[in-house]
Amino acid sequence: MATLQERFTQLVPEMRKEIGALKKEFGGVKISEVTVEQAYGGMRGVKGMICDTSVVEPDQGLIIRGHPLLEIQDLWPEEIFYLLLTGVKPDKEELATLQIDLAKRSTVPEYIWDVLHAMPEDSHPMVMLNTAILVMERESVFRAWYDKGMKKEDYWIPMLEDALRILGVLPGIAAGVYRIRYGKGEPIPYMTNLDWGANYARLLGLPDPLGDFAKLMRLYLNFHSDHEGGNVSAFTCHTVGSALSDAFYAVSAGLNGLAGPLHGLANQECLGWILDTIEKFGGVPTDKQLHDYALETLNSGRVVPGYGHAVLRVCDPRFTGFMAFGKKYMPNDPVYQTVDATFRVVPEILAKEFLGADGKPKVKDPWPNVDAGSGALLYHYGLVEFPYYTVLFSVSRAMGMLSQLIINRAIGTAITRPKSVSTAWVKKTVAK
Ligand code: CMX
Repeated sequence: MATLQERFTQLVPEMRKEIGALKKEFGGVKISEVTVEQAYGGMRGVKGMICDTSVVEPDQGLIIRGHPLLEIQDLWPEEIFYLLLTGVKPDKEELATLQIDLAKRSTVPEYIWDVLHAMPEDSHPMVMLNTAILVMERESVFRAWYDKGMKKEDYWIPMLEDALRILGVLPGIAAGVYRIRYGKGEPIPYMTNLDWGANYARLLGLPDPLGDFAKLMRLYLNFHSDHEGGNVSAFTCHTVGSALSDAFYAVSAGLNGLAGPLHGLANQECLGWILDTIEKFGGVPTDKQLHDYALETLNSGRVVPGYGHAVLRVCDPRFTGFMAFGKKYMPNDPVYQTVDATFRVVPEILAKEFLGADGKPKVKDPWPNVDAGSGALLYHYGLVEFPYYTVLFSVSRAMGMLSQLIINRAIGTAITRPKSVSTAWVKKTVAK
């Protein structure tokens, strides 16, 4: 049995040795090239950073520490965090110790409630969440140690402490945002003898007589935890953290990126689109109605939310996992059925009918991503305020961002500073 802190302490010298040897022997080996299109195109496909917590294979989807996601879908989220950080699954005792560690850090400071209550009533839940995390920065152990003077090789120690504090307090803050923003009553206190995922479900205050919503929450928190290092939220968190800004700054910054409609906010947009179709057609639409409505959306210049991906080229396994959950727990729910029907119809349209000026499919990946299905499941259990959905995503994604931050401090990753070039430089260079 090793606590997360002990396990990681053992790993640090091994990681440093391995990376040191790699850099020494192969430091000059080229691993990527960049085209003009990539430089203007969001650096898509450029290999320019390291992330050891997970990889996203275009033809397989998310693989966490060597485990394809659907093979570890039964792990609880805190087990996933342990795995992300250390590369091993915790045993029962290790899991229990981590749960106690999180519970010990779960109390939401009173000043957070004051800040959240003082915010304008129409604030987006993501703004409330990110503000709360930022306001808690005054608690950062990393900053306190840094201000006193600390050796570079110790940076990861207070970073891990800050990570545990953020993860411990996050369900309470996130659920509090829900209750305050939507007038659901006072925040509910964390239950120390309950796991992290079930706690979050309980803190939201929705009825869950059979415990199925808690099951969904564990799955949801597992599925959204990480998606390698180059996505907007992880990369932003990485960049901000690389300046030695502490975890409160870095995670809040990453989550501001998650709040964009092309990234995490797509789950709110997605359910909105599904509910619009149900309303428009007075129930679960036929495939023909869906087909026409999807084309109408595309032709009006909007995206079909929940479809397409920057890296994936197959149906996102996270979508597959959510649909399997829906099939088991709510096969007759019209919202779930509409998501299912959309899955039958939209990929074909994106692949064959939505063409660019060159007559080729515009979209590189016509398949559903994680955001296409999750909202329907949440909606089924009464979580109907869909602008809140990205907050759920955030609670989960904090695990990935934080484990990446800790590892980066442990291996001494340098401050991020890629070279930008001007359009004039590109023109001169291509002319040669
Ligand atoms: N509907 C309409 N158009 C789409 C589309 C969709 N679902 N997916 C891609 N496209 C368009 C792009 O906007 C782009 O158009 P332009 O050439 O006019 O700029 C073109 O197809 C090519 O895009 P791509 O290379 O296939 O995809 P990108 O890597 O540029 O973008 C993503 C990826 C996810 C932003 C994009 O597929 C999209 O906007 N999807 C809808 C929003 C969404 O579901 N986001 C959630 C992603 C998962 C997450 O991060 O949470």
